[in-house]
Amino acid sequence: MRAPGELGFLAADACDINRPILRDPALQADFEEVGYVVLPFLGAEAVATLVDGYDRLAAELDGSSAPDDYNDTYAEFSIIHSRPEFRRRAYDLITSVLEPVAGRHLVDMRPLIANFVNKPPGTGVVPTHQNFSVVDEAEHRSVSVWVALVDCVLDNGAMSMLEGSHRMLRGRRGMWAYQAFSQIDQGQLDPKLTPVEVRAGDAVILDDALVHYSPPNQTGERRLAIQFVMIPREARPLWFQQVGATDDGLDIEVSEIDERYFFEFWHGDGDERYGTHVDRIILPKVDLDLAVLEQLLDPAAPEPSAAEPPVAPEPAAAEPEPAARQRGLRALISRLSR
Ligand SMILES: O=C(O)CCC(=O)C(=O)O
Repeated sequence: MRAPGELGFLAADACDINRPILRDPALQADFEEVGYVVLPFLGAEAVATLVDGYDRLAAELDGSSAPDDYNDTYAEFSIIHSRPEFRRRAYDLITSVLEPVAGRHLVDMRPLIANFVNKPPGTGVVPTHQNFSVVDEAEHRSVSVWVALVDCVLDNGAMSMLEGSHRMLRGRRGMWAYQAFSQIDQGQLDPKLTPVEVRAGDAVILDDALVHYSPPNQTGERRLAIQFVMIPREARPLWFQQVGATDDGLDIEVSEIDERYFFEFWHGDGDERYGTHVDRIILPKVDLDLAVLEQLLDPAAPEPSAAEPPVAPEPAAAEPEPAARQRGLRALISRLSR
């Protein structure tokens, strides 16, 4: 059995987080248990303000992203792919609409990242991942307030959650982090995930340590949503940037940042004017398989017995070869970290 620390995760008993995130105690209890909650959040008028604002910004700036900046196999995240001017104005627009509403549901949280997530028709997979960690997860929870700007069902790319994973897989994560799940066959993981289909205006508020996935949009209409990352007002906002690799693992620079760090954010490097280096750490390179992931999620479960080896599933005919899948993921990682 692999210990969480060996794999770079924080031991669950080292994370002692009692501070409430949600004002409603019943929602807070659900959030702590499964790692997310769903609630009605915006009315039709606010949704229209955000959709129209997105379209107006894109029209004024000649598109949300510069040509060739966005590989349309994947969802378009405006903090990663868009023009700097688009990011700044998107941050102001999203914050002006969402922050007051968030204040009614969340306890003393402040915005750090405001992101439009667009899935054009026929594209937009978001591989299984945990969000960036932007606080010390031993002491704090950051959340993504993800808001649907259209009705979201699995067909157009709704999210699915690995419930409870936020309790066992807390840690330090940057652009590299979803490599941890890239070797796990999505077909094997899917039955363990809970789909979360929502109406336009609903919010899914998730702990950023929660493992989640969203499939491509298979409809003829774009699927537009917002990811609004908020941190406890008292927490120090952090960014974990991989600056190299050693035999022992990944060489990570830790910076204290503010929201302006993400307005000029390229190759995973933010705007240095708004970041102060506070630490340098080595983290193990993590490549989980399903058995290890299951052990991490449920350490009390018996390990598969050597006498009865698990039966390897037949590879699905339509699955890409591992090498091709690897290339696809490497392409994604390199696109995202450019
Ligand atoms: O919008 C999506 O489908 C995925 C977005 C996501 O992973 C997130 O906001 O954390």
